[in-house]
Amino acid sequence: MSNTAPLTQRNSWKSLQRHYQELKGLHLRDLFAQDPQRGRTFSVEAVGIYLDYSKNRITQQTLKHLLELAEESNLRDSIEAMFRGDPINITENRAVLHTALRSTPDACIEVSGKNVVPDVHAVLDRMSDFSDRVRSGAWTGHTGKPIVNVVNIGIGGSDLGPVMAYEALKSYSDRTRKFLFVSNVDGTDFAEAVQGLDPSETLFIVASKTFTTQETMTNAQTARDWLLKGMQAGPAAVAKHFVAVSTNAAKVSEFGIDTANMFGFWDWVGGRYSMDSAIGLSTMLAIGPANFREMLSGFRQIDEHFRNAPWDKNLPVIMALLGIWYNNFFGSSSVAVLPYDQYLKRFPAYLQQLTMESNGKRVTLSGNLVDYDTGSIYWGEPGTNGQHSFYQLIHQGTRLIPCDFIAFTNTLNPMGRHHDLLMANVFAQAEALAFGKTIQEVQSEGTAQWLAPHREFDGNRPSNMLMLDRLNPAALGKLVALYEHIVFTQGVIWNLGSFDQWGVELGKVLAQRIAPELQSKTVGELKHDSSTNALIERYRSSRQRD
Ligand code: G6Q
Repeated sequence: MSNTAPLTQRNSWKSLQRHYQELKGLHLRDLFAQDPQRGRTFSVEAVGIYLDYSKNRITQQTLKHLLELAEESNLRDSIEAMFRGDPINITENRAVLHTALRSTPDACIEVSGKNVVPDVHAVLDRMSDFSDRVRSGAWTGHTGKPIVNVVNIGIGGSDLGPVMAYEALKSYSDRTRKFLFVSNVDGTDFAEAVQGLDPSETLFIVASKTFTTQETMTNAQTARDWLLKGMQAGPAAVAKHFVAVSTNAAKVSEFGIDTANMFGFWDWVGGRYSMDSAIGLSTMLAIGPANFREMLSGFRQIDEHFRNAPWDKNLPVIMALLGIWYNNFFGSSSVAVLPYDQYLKRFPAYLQQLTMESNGKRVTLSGNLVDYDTGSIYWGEPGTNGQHSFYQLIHQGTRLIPCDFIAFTNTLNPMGRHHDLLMANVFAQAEALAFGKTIQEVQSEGTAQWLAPHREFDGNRPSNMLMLDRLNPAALGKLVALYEHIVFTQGVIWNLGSFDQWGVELGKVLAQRIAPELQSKTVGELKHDSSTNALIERYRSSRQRD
């Protein structure tokens, strides 16, 4: 897989460097003037997603070099290695098989000689059965009341996907039930989530792959205490109010949850790639098993497209390559993801983990320091709100920030002219970014000479436009899978281990060391740096621990 030349030595890379010098001065205005069909030339439609990438600073030549880069990086082999279940997560010696989570029952995907697909479908069936029972009221709490509140306790990959999916698919959710998400170890998160809830009608899902995560275990323990105290019940009540989603049966049962109420997944599912595993139990409870399976079908359609479509028609590949073009040649350090759909308000936050935890790495798979930039900073807010805040910098600031706009032809809440206005805004933003407004245009409107530079838009600011029909479960699955495979493709080209996250470890270890230093009645000589020591001492003395 990695028997390619180092990235900056590849022929396509060198061609791109030369090509960048020729192209960097070109304006999108000129590119559009040269090809009246450009909007069509640089657009592609597949599996219900229309991608217009014509407002990017590229020519056919750019695309040719970028596609050569994909070829020279052995992308095809790497994709097959992932789908086949090779242990491509080399630092943890694991397969990376989130794609198996949405496979059809007749597929055969082997890990260490065992077909994992029947297990995937067995868990899905158990989740469906459980969801049906909760949703129908057949599953009751300890005192016989149906469940009306579902609280997912998890963090990182065990939270961001579920909360994003719940928000995204709220329109499909059971409105008779409340869905809440607790992640932060800050007690406020828990306290506010359970405010006003009746414990006898509340179900907690403890979602943790490892079942050892400090935040989740602390919140789960607090939830257990809150439930038993609130119901004035003994530990027997736990069984009807707690279920677990985990790979660690021993820890689940140690916590007091009956493993009959545990939904499993596997070490070949990375946390940030797990929203379509049992980690999505809260999603299924909210939208029902049929809708959940629709979502999986959306994921699967993109998987198949990614695996089979030629590179120049391949949505994730094209978007990944454009990302590399800006990141590595224009020196852009961030990508703004701007969904024009209020339901996708948590999508940028979800993507932050997916992209930045995966490709925020500075050594290659072989452990060598990279001599090029890797993972971009992803951020964003739903339109049109962002327009009234940070878009100023995107339009007129000094940095080049490529944007991904996401829009839907149909709204789930048709009301007067809202949707037309929303769409008018998303099209207008992409147009304004690309073409701007020249100083001559500004002056011709009678603007004073001194004011004109402030009102000029230089344009030439790139964007992608993703258009789908409507935000339904399948569309959400498609969007998530699209970005999963963008991340994968970029990781392959940058030669990174996209599926580990060692960078989160050090802080965790230090926090474990500091916690007792904050809590104990007496503490010996602190052995941190002078800054950390002083902060700890200040906290201790203000909490009267000394
Ligand atoms: C994601 C990471 C990380 C993980 C959380 C929660 O890819 O691995 O965000 O999901 O640390 O871990 P647990 O599910 O084990 O509690």
